[in-house]
Amino acid sequence: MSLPLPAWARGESLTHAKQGFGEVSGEKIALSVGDHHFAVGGRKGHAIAVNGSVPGPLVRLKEGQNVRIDVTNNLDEDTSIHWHGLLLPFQFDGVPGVSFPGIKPGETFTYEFPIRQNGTYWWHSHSGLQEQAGHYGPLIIESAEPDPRYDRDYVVLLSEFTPRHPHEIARLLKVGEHYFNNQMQTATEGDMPVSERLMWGGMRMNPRDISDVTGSTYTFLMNGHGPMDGLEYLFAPGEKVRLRVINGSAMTFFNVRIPGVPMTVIAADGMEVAPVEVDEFQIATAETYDVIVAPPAGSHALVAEAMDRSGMGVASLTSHKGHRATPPPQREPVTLTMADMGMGSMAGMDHGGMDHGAMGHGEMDHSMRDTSKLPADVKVGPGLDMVSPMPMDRMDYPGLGLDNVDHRVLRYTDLKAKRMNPHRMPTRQMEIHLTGNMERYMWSFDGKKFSAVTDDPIRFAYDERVRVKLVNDTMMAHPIHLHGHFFELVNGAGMMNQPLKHTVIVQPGSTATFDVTANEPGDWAFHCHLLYHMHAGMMQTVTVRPFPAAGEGA
Ligand SMILES: [Cu+2]
Repeated sequence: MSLPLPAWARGESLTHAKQGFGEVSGEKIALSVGDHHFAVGGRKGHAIAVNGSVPGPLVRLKEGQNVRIDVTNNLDEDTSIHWHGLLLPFQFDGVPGVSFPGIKPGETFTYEFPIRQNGTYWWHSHSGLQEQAGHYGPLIIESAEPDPRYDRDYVVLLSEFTPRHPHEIARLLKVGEHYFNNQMQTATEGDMPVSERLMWGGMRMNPRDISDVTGSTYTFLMNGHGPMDGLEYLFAPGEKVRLRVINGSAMTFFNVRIPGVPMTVIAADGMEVAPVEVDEFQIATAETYDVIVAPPAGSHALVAEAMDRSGMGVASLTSHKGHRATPPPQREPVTLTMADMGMGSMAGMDHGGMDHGAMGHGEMDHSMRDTSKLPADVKVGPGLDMVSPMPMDRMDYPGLGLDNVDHRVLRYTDLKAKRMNPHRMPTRQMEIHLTGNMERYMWSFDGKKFSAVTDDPIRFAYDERVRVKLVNDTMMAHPIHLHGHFFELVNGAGMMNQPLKHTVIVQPGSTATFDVTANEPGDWAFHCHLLYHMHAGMMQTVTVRPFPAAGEGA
């Protein structure tokens, strides 16, 4: 039996999705999800649009209000919307199979919840690979009090468009993880010493293996616009401008900068931090940063360069309408280092300067497959092709390719919560391994692929405070996202000023640790936010029980 083809695949004409978004607000909001056609940067194809645009509309809310959002599914398949970073009853968190059954074709699902926070967030489908096709949009919650720190307020939503169907990308990644990587070094190229090339070759890995999906199929977008579209952010000289930078991409880490214009970071993942001035920052999929800039008169390029340097999103921050800033040239591709292989403390971690005196490549290869030190609950099997022998905390690492630039780059260790957190010591410690097999494109937590039916959830007691150490046994950076909660990065800021986040990058071969108070009862998704990693199984359910009795609460 063959499944009926969706309308867009039957060749029925689809309306063109609008590039960029309108705005919806108030106590009653209606969103409709439909198949469309989309074109940008010389690439065109099928897209899933919400209210007819890619990205979908900006949902603008106010702290303290209630909201009712009707989501109507006009697709031929199930859909959903997850409100990314919002504190809400878990039944409205929007993850099919975890928090609700999903929205069937032709149906309308009503989300209804109070708005308990403010800041910069976003929303997206949590069904299949729909997010890659355009099913996402920004979500801004204004604070209850007016904010005098800036004169203008803009959203900078970063994403990608591909003319390929997301399921085709998933299939190609399974066939060969290097499919989209055009920047692979061959054994004869580059200035890498022979011993080092042998080592990488021996591990069947490649130091240029930064991103799974690249600019070879992606056009990088800012608010739905390609780099040639001339997107403008206008300002008057002397004004302070708040930029709400959201990484709503499926797979891309971006390095964000405005050459010549310093940026003061005031919030991370929607939560306020003590202001810190930088010239560039890396933002992973699912993270948000709010910055304030005071640009001098003129036109400045706002650049979001893909971490693997296979392309960039570009806009002009300008005081002259119609003037386009010249973006800086794309920088040279970067390569992985010893630290990215979990060789943390072992010798010259500087770029290209690996010291092989201590260990031959055969020996190194062996130690990267030594599973004897893994905790007992990590499943050893084909889903795990590497173990980090000496994983180190790299909270002070600015991100791949940014450790060697001659300007100030944000590090997680720069983030300090603006308001003090209540001081509570964790009563339990957990270690979770991020595991994978790059060749087979298998991704998991603790070697166990997610399946909502059979898996044993991660259990937190209601109001329990837990210290969670994530150990990355792979050579890719994973942005790990917990639904329904904010955790505190253990970044040296001191117990009461650890920054609150909903997503943390765990660098390749490294660890990252957070403290979480499990005060939001229910079932919550916990996963890598790289879409094809989550889809391949790097996901778990976090269960917070029991539900507090009426009147009790956080
Ligand atoms: Cu991942």
